Formats: sequence, structure tokens, C-alpha cells
Amino acid sequence: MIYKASVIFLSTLAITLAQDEISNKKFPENFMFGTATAAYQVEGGWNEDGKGENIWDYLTHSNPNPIADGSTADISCDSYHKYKEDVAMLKELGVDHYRFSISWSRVLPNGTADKINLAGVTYYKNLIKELKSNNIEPLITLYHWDLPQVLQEQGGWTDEFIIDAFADYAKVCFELFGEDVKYWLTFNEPKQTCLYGYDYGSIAPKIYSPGVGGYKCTHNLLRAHAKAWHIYDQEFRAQQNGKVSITIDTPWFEPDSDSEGDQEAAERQIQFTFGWFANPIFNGDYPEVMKTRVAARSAAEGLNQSRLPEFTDEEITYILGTHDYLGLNMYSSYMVKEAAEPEIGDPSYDNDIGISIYQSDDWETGASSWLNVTPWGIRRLLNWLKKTYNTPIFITENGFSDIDGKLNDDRRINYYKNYISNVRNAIEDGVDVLGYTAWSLMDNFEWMQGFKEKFGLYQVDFDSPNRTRTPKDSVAFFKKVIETRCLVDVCEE
Ligand code: GBE
Repeated sequence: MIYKASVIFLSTLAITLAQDEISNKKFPENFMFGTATAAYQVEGGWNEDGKGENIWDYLTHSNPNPIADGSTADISCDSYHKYKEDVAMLKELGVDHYRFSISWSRVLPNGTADKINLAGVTYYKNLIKELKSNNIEPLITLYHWDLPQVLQEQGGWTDEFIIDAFADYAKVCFELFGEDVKYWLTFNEPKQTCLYGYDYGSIAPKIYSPGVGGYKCTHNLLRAHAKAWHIYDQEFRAQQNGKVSITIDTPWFEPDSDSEGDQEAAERQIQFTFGWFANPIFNGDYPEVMKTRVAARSAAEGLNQSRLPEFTDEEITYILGTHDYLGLNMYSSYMVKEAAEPEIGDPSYDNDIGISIYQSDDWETGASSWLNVTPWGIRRLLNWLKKTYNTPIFITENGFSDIDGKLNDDRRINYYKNYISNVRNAIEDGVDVLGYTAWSLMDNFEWMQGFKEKFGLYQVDFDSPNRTRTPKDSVAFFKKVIETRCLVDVCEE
């Protein structure tokens, strides 16, 4: 008996230590709960009705196929044909908004505004109409990584011509869809596009140009973002009355100790990760620490100018203030320690930062190598964002992956419960959070991991021609949170 009791006591203690207490405070009525997807990950119909090829079509069709399970998203969830089922799922969840993205090459098959593909336009008009008639607010991303392949062949994001090409595309979208859209995002996760796409060379278009390509790409992307925002501001805002911003992704970076060195290293890391994109838009120009470090290392490498391009004063002014809110994607955290200055050698973004980073073995992990369960990190990050940019924040992605995609997804429920609770605590701390978006509505094509890592609230049967969608247990959980605005049985009124 005594033995049994102590086992129970110990296991309860372990649970208590593993999770924070869940907030019993209600979310405000106007707080927006929703889910997200992205065009290439769910639509399929890769060459239907006049759609042009994009860099992910091109990459997944190349030989050998570089995707972990050899898959493509030619069909994926088949949302191009099943958008009504998708909206029915959103309706069942009771969401306030749905975040999806427009496929540039579906609307402009040549990448340029000289030819608009009517069938593509109709698809998005139908989707928006279906959402609106079910009282679901669309939150639209213009660019979720799927650049038209023809534009890549002209140099893609590291070439300046892309600024006008994107601005033209954005204008077409505002014109065609803007009447029914209150929330726009120009870019999803510029760090992934620029660093992973044009510097590390690990995602499409897989260009390896360490310490150079990422900075060049970002320099164009930020000017393209600003141009799209100004077009909206000058030509559409008065009639359409929407908000335009960008979604930036970052983990939380926790200093490994109280030492000044570790604190400074963690701040430097987040400035290189988040400030790289946010500082020009919210505070003006790249973060000081980036300018100084990249310039110094470039000089030591024998270059006569910094690998980090410089904005003109005019550009700084043009980019500053091009936001109506801030989009945030957050999943996990890292510990950061100071490190010795990396030796001068071949240029590298990571050496430009020059810190050391790790994830604790004690942290629970999902199917994705980089994703660990650190719900406290989102609260600290939200507070850091408030302190640094002081702006309303829309959480546009947060979620958990597993390999099997099983219906009984307790670990996903636990992830959501703890993260959302920490979001509620951050609101209590005084952070202005507009909404929370779960990634993802359904299992889908997880980029280089193909269909091996599943983030969905709904399971999708990729072996059935119908792509049958089935709710996982997390659907009932999230539905209840949205309905009651509360994470526990009874919330404080
Ligand atoms: C987002 O990215 C995307 O917006 C969304 O499209 C995606 O499906 C979702 O998250 C889930 O991943 O060397 O193995 O650590 C890590 C999330 C690459 C942020 C991938 C970088 C996820 C951060 C490479 N990750 N990403 S490594």
C-alpha cells in the first residue's frame, strides 16, 4: 500500500514538473483563433487549368528527387478540388480565421502581370467566398515559398528585378481579392526563403552561397515587401480597409546563464534571426550588431565592402513603418552560449553570428528534428517582441509534428494546451496579441520531409484517391478552446 501510494505521488510530481499550470483566464471575445495551410503544401493541381511551374514543382520533379520520402505535392491534399471540404472542417472547428496562401504561378503563370490565369483567380475567389459565407475571415499570405520557376531562371530573389515583379503580383492580388480580405501577409518566413533557399542551399531553389546569398536575397525581399505595403497603402487601403504585414519566424533563444556574455550572445542571435527582417520594418535599417559584425568579418576576409548590403537613407525611410501588425511563427527554443570568435575563413552566416547553440536533451521532441516542446519560450518571446517593437502581434503558426499521424494525438493536444496557455499569460503580461493560428488544418506536404512529418489537426489519407480527411482528437480539443475561449474546465469570468 505504502509502496503504491508513493508511486502515485512520484508520478503526479513528475507531471507537475513537466507542465506549467494552465491559465484559467478567458481569451477576449475579439481574440482570433484559426488554422493555417500554404498553397504548395495542400493544393495539388500543380499543372491544372493553366497554372505555371514554380520552384517546388521544379525541385520535386528533378532527378533524383531530393525529398525525404521521394514524394511531390502534385496532388497532396487536393485542396484545389476539395476546398469546400476544407471550409467545412474549418466550420466544424468554429475558427474565426483561416490562413492560406496564394500560389503566384497559379494566378500569374508567367510570373509577370501581363497574363492573368482566370481559372486560378476563380479558385481563390471561390475559396474566399466559401469562407466569408461561413463567417470565416481569410488571412492571406502572398508568398509562401513558391516562386514561379521562370522568375528563378532570371535570378530569383537575389536579383533586383524581383522587387517589381513581386510588387506587380501583390497589386494584382489586392485588386482581384482585396475587397473581401482584411488581413494580408506579404511573406511567410523570409529567413527560410533567403537563408535556407539562397545561402545554405537546403530548400528550393537550393542555391548554395554561404554568407552572401542570404543577405542579398533579404535585401531584395525587404524592398519588395515595402513596395507591396506602399501600393496597398496608397491605392487600396481607403476602399478595402485591410491590414498588411509580414510573418517572421523565430525560435526563442534562452541565454544559457546569467553571465553577460551569454545574455549578449542570445540577444545577438535573435537580432540575426528576427531583427534582420523586423528591424528595417519596425525600427529602421538592419540591427547595429549585424552591420558591425558582418562589416568587420568581411574586411578581415579581405573584401572591400561588407557582405551585408547597405540601404540608402531613402530606402531606410521607405521600408520603415511598412506594417499594420506583426506576424509571428514560433514552434520551439534553443539555449545560447557565448563562444570564441570564429576564425576568419570562408564566409558564413553562422560565423557572422558567432555564438554556440543547443537544444536540451530534457525537452520533449516531435517528429521534426528541430521541434522541441518549450511552451515557456513563446511567453518570453512575446515579451521580447513587445519590448523591442511594441506592436500588435498575430501568431500565424504554431504546432506539433508526429510521424504516424494517428487520430489519438494526445501529445499534440498537450503541446497546444501549454503553448496557448503561455500566450494567455503573455497577454496578462501586457503583450497585445491579436490572434493565434494552429499549424496546420490538416496533414500536408512538409517540404523536404515530404509526408513524413505530420502537423495536421485533421488526418489526410494520402493513399485514397479521395484524400479522405478525418478529425484527430486535437480537433475536439481546439474546437472547445475556440468555443469557450478557455483552456480549463471553468475559466475565471
Ligand atoms: C513553417 O516553418 C512553415 O511556414 C510551414 O510551411 C511548415 O510546414 C511548418 O513551419 C512546419 O515546419 O537543420 O533540420 O534544423 C530546419 C517552420 C529547418 C520553421 C524547418 C527551419 C522549419 C524552421 C532544418 N526548419 N522552420 S534543420
